[in-house]
Amino acid sequence: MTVPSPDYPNILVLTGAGISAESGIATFRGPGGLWEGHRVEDVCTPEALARDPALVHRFYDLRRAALSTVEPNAAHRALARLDAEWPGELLIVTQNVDDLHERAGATRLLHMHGELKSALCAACGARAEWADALPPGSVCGACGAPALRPDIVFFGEMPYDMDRIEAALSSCDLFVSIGTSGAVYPAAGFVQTARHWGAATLEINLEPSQGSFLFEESRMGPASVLVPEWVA
Ligand code: BJW
Repeated sequence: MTVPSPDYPNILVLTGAGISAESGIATFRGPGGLWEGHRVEDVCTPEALARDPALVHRFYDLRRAALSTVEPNAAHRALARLDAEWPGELLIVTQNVDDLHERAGATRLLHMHGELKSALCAACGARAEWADALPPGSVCGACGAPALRPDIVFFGEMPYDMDRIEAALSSCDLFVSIGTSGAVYPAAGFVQTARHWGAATLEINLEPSQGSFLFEESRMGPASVLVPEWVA
């Protein structure tokens, strides 16, 4: 059984939109996953930002504003408890751009697809906290270029912290994937990398994901129930 145990001192947890669904944040590919009729694959690209910056900024402005209306759920809190109490190695890699893991108290955390509350200078790559008053294309503080954009990893861009993630995948004893459809790479391939290096693998998801067959064990159901059960 792939429970947190001394048999698995080094744990890597990957989370996706499903862990925040019960907090009221819509997933990307389920019902309600379209935004004003757009597929995420059409809106979240550098080309879409260049073509229609107002559309892309409105998408992220609305989602950023919505953060103040949602709270971490029992799944975020269970992972934060694991983070606080686990004596071994632990890394939580989230694909989510919300801040619910950290608001629940998690600290051993990487946001591989960026953060809604962060701004990125498209000219020099500097990152800073997003100030709500900033209009699209505002001057970037570090280099002065008129190029501020949401600090979000768009399709075709390199996710953050891949070196650290690859290192963690190669050394973990247990890889746990929670609430992700397995539709987006490189995260969808992490289970194969972890298995290659000998890790046990567990998936927790509402329904079978695209990569379910790759996991040693799959538990199907709501994250708010199954994650606290797993951490218990
Ligand atoms: C619950 C639940 C509950 C619901 N409890 N569960 C062709 C083949 C292969 C790859 C490619 C290809 N063409 C292009 C690519 C690469 C591309 C890609 O993967 N495209 C696919 C569409 C095919 N990837 C990229 O471009 C990435 N960069 C890249 O590859 O760089 C090159 C590289 C090379 C080598 C190494 C490393 C890099 C960048 C991807 C950027 C993704 N960005 C987004 C948007 C930004 C964030 C935002 O705006 O919010 O990130 S897309 C969107 O999808 C978002 C998510 O993080 C990501 C994953 O979605 P997620 O989290 O899985 O959500 P859903 O909705 O898909 O699934 C939710 C699941 O939860 C479902 O299964 C539900 O059942 C479940 N669920 N309620 C438990 N209560």
